[in-house]
Amino acid sequence: MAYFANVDQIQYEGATSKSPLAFKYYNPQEIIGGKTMEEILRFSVAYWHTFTADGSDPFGVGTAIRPWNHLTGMDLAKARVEAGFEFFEKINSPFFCFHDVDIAPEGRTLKETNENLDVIVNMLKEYMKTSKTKLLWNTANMFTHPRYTHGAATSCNADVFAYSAAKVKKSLEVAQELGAENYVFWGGREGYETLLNTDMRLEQDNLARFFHMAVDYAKEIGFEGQFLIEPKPKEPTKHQYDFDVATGLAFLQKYELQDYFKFNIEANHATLAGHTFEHELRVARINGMLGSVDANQGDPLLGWDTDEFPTDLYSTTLAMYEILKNGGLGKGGLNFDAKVRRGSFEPDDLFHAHIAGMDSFAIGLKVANQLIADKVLDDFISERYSSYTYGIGLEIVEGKTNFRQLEEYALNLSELKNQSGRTERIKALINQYLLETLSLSKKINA
Ligand code: XUL
Ligand code: CO
Repeated sequence: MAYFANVDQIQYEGATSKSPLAFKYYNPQEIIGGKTMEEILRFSVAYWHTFTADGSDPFGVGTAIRPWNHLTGMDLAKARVEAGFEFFEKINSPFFCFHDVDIAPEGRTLKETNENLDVIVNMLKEYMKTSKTKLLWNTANMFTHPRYTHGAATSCNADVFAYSAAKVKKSLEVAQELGAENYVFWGGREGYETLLNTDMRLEQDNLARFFHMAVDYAKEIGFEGQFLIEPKPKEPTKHQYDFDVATGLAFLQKYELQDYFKFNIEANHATLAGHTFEHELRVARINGMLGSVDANQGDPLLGWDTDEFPTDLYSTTLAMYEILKNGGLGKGGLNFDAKVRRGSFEPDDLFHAHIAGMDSFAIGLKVANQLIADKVLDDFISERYSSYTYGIGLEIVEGKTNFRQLEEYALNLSELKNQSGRTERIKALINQYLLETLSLSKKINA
């Protein structure tokens, strides 16, 4: 049975196409800097937003019209798998991602939950034998059920810690079974509401103990996927422990976990932390910790995680700049942790949304690649810091000087001369590259 019968396989038709259900810029086989777009971008569909969510929000019930809405329980779970692989194929997605509870309903006991999971995992495995779509990552949802009200690994209740360990153990087995390229830890409720009732030190020590046990178990079963921490500053808790990349990095280093983890960076989480998307990517990149990306965007007028599909070309350009400078994402990918707006309730909207996101990152990739090839930012930056390539600057970076010598040098300076940072000139140049890339795409197609 076809769940999306009125949608054919989405094709690349180029920038002049008028067809809404076609890629205008994402051309999977097009070579950019020696690799295909498909190899670089490694798109992934988020199971929870696309197949599990119903469009409900804190003020209203679900709005989403989905061809599986009449089903419940395991029948619903199975229908979603069927629909999922039809969708992956039609949108041409090389990857997908899920939480355990997205794919199978929880049972009355942990044992029953695991049995439900096994049925669906077997079904996924069957589909994956003939599908090109692979598992980018999976994770355990340890935030929806009331048992996690005080957190999971950071809960004040040791039984909840144990239960959470059992959940991650099972999820790692699922990851191994399905050949997941990564395993994600997003700290759902790993944070606090108020310090008045919180033992922060114990909670963080326990979180580290939990991660060490996960590392040990992955080794034990031979799971070689990359472990990823997904920082977020707040929501659902007031203060999440994995606040941002810098905080997460300090945590990993303190507890000697830095060799086992990288970061999964989500655009909307970055902006919630008061950073730009590219800031978080940069902090991870320069520390060798950029693992994967949850590709979405927030709304600057709203203070919460709106998880919109990414359509801001300026942002996708600067994100792709960091990713290319990182030498790609390795085992990671661009996972659309993004949901259609509540008012976009028709099944076709799922396709429109992914097309918009994939085209936006394809443009970002092209522009970033050209900016790098032409050394646009590199030249500005090396010129800006050139004082460190000779004389006293070189002595500073080579560690060959000290405060006494620097004072002597400074006393002899007659004048300190700075140069303009040229921010506006650079922004204008980026606009020029963006517009040039877009008009070139149109010309190629005309
Ligand atoms: C929540 C969020 C999660 C993680 C996976 O804000 O981003 O969906 O990506 O648990
Ligand atoms: Co996410």
